[in-house]
Amino acid sequence: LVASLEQVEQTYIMVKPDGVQRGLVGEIISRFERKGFKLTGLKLFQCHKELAEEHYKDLKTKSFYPTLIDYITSGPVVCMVWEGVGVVASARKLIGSTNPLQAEPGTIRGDLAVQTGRNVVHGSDSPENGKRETGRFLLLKEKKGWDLSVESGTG
Ligand code: RTP
Repeated sequence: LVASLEQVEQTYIMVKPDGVQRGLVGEIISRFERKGFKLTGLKLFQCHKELAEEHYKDLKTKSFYPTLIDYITSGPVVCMVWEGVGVVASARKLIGSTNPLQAEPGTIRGDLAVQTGRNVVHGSDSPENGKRETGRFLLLKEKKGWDLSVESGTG
């Protein structure tokens, strides 16, 4: 009853090139499915440099930025939209801390990764970024206030 009063959200989840290359796509999808979230968008995609730079523009001044751009463009990624009550924060919990050595066992990074620079998966940090990143990677356009109702189905 409490949950039904909360907002249904969408988040953008991306299996990074190492996750795809290591054959972890099914494992990652399975964890989100078992949790009870709904998959409303899915695409295999080769991220190009321009898009990678847009996605990580807030990290432009970091020393690891060039390595990060090389990493994310090094092979195909799997772009997904997941929907549900509280999915943005819950997905970040399922994914675990940025540094896989600090991520709790039971999380995707805690169970499946070792290096920060090879941490398998991305998840949006807010509903707004979820919409923005979905537009960027799945709809390949950016538009303020993008309405995802078509992607989400009728419910
Ligand atoms: P993400 O955006 O991928 O979900 O990651 P996040 O919020 O957990 O972490 P963020 O600080 O936004 O960093 C984005 C990605 O940059 C790489 N990174 N490398 N010290 C390093 O070498 C370093 N720090 C961050 C990671 O791939 C991280 O996920």
